[in-house]
Amino acid sequence: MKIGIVCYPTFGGSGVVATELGKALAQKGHQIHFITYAQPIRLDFFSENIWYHEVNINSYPLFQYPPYESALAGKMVDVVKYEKLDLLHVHYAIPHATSAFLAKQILQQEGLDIPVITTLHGTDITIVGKDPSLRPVITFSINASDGVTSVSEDLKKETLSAFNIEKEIKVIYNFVDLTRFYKQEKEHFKRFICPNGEKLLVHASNFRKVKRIGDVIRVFAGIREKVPSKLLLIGDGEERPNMEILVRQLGIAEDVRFIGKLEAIEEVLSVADLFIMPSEKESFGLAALEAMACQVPVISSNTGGLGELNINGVTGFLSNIGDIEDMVQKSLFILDDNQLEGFKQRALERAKEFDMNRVVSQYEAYYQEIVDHF
Ligand code: GMT
Repeated sequence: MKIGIVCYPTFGGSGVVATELGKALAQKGHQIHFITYAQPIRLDFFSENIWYHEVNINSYPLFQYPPYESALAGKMVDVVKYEKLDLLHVHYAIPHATSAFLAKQILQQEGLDIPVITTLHGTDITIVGKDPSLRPVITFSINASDGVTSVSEDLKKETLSAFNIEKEIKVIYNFVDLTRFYKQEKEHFKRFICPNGEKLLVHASNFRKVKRIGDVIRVFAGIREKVPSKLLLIGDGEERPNMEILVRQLGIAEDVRFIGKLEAIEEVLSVADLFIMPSEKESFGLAALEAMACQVPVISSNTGGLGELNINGVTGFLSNIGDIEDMVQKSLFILDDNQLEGFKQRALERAKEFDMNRVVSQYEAYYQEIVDHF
C-alpha cells in the first residue's frame, strides 16, 4: 500500500509510534510518506520505501498564528494526488484529523477520494480534548474519519464517555521494537553512574506537568534514605527548571542527573533497576514499555491505560496518583535483592506481548479492512 503518515515530529509518544510504525511498514514493502513540519525524530536514515514531505508555512506580518492546519491540508492534497496514496493515517486528533477532513473534501471536489484513519494517543483526548473551544472540532474530526484507533481500552472508554462518538474505535496497543530495546551489555555505564554499586532509577518523558516529575524526585528521595541509589532524568521540557530547583532544595542534587534529550535511551535503560512513571494521565505509557523491554520493572500511577501494561505485583506496582509513600514502599520491595531479578524477568516477558511485529500486523489488517469497505 501507499500510506501517508501524519504526526508530530518531536519527542513524544505519538510521534515515536507513528515513526516506528512507518519504518516497520516500509520494511514490509509498503511505501510510506511522512507528512509533517520537521523530520521525525526517529527517522534518521535512508530507506527506499520512505519519503518525507515537509509542511512549509509562510509567515506574514498579518498572522499572529501561522495557519498550520491549512498548510498541512494543502500538503496532504498534494501528496495524495501526486504520490497516488491509498490511505492517510493521522496520529493525534488535533489538528491532524481536522486537516485530513479538509484535504478529503478538496480531493473529492477533484473526483478523488481517500480513506483516513485517526489514531488517538491520549492527551488529544484527556487534556487538549477537554478544552471547550476544541471539543466540537475534535468530535467532528473523529466522526469524520473512516477508521479510528486508540492506544488502550482505557483511552477508548474515556473518548466514548467524553465525546459524542458514532464511530467504532479499535484498540491497537503501543508496541516496542525488541531488536532495539533489549538489555545490552553496558556495565561500564553502570560503574560510571553508580561507582559504589548504587541502584539506578530512571524516568524519561517530555517534562510536562502531566508527568508529575516532582513525584519522581520525591519518590527517589524516599528510596535514597533507605537504599544507596542514583536517579537519571531523561528528556527536557517546561518542568525542568522547577525540577532542578526541587532537587537542590531536597539536598539530593549530587545523586540526580538531568541528561536531556537522549536518543540512545536503550543504553541507559540497559543498566537501570527501576523506571518511575507517576503520571497524572497516561493513555498507555510507551516509555514504560521500552523500559520493560530492557528488563526494567516499573513503578507507576494507576491512571489511564497504565494498568493494561504494568501488572501490579508482577512487572512492578501501581499506586494512586501522588501517593509518594506507597510508591517508595513498593520501590523498596522491588529493589530488594531477593525480588529484583524476578521483577526484571517478568517485565521482559510482559514487554514481549507488545512486540512490534505482532502489533504492526494488526495495523496492516485494519488498513486492509478500512480500504476494503471504503
Ligand atoms: O506522553 C507524552 O507526553 C506524549 C504523548 C504524545 O501524544 O505524543 O504520548 C501519548 O501517546 C503515547 C503513544 O501512544 C502514549 O504511550 C502515552 O501514554 C500518551 N501520553 C499521555 O497520555 C500523557
